[in-house]
Amino acid sequence: MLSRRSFISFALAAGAASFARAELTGQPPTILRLERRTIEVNGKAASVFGIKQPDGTFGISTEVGKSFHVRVENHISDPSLIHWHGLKPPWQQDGVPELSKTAIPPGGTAEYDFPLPFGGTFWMHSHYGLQEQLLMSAPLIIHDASDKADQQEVVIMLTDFSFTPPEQILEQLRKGGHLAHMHHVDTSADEMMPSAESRGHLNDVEYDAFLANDRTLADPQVVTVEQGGRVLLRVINGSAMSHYHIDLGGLDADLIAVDGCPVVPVRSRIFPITTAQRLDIRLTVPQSAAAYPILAKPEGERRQTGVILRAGHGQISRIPEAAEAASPPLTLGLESSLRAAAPLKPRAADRSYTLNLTGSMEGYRWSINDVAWSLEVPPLSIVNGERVELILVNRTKMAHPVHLHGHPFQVVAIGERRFAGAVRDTVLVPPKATVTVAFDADNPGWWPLHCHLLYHQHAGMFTTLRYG
Ligand SMILES: [Cu+2]
Repeated sequence: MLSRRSFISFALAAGAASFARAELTGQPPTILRLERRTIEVNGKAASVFGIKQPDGTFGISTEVGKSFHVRVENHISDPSLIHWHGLKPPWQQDGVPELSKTAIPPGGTAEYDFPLPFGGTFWMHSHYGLQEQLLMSAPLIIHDASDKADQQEVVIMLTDFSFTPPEQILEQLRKGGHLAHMHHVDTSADEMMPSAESRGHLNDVEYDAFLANDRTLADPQVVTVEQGGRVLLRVINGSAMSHYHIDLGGLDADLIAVDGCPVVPVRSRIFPITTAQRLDIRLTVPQSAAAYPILAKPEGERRQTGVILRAGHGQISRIPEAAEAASPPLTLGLESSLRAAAPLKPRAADRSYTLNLTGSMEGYRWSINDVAWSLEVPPLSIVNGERVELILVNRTKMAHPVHLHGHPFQVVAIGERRFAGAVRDTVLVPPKATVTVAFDADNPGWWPLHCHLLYHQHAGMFTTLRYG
């Protein structure tokens, strides 16, 4: 029997059953509609998806301690299922087709109801097919006591966009057509770029645009901020395949949380963010009236995207869509300096698994321990209550951002060096690197662990762990 909390329903229409459940929790569910919508990219109409409340709000902004009581309505012509990235729901409500539940059919609904014990910056995205590439994603913000009343919040959602349908992108990658699609970095003017041997492996897909809140720098979002005011940037990388450097220009800022989990603040002007990660960045707007661009620069790319903070009547000049030099590859430099503000209790691991990230561009085969995912792959077994360590060893020539569902983990080693790093839900494992993460098995169920590069995940760099 499912408990009330873990109850999830699939009905073709919202009917009496969901009404009865709303009475149980004492409040009606927040409705999230999965929709088709049209945005403009590079001057052309683009048909994408969206996750919106009936009043047009993208995603959800809520408070810690409340219940996540949501009804998802599928208004598109394909099945879909939404994953609550970074949360700890009962596993049946995690939103992964085939594992936690079957997908919601067109016209169908699914209901979710579970507690929210911690706050932070999270996001939601389809885990069905390749829908995430078409922007089936939205912010999921949970406010908590760390949110200051005197600060203005600015949510920046980054996405990579192609006019080529995602199924066609994957097909081209599989056929080796990636050579036509693969982005070749022009390093002639930039000696900081990596060697010719490695540079072809930064980006599998050549995108038509990089978007910040659906817009390019040709027509960026301009956010009015107060001169001297405090701003909290909540940066969400909802891209399918792209890692960025967030460049604050001349502004110094404090990184105060990663993936929704607080860290000992780190002051900088440039912060790396991989696919699926989030950064909470706190800054003080200078007193002078001016426009302050917050840029996101995809690694290996000259193109950039971003939003503009406008203080007072600051003059807004056009920001070029191409930077002078390509953005360098992400490293673990920042990761190795991060320290969790609320680390796991020190404890020896009861169990550890070595997970080799394996595969190659040849035929576009990606796997874990040389096994490409299928439902027949046995889950890694762990036991409720254990401290588990996962040793992630990258045997490939590409960096992989690895995400574990349902369990924020702590980065406890990079290579041989152990340290009490950030607690987070997605970590970058660069080529030839080894990163060890630890978590407590305190949320029984069947949980995915995968590379968050969409086409790698789809090609098989995905596995599960399961315990009761
Ligand atoms: Cu990968």
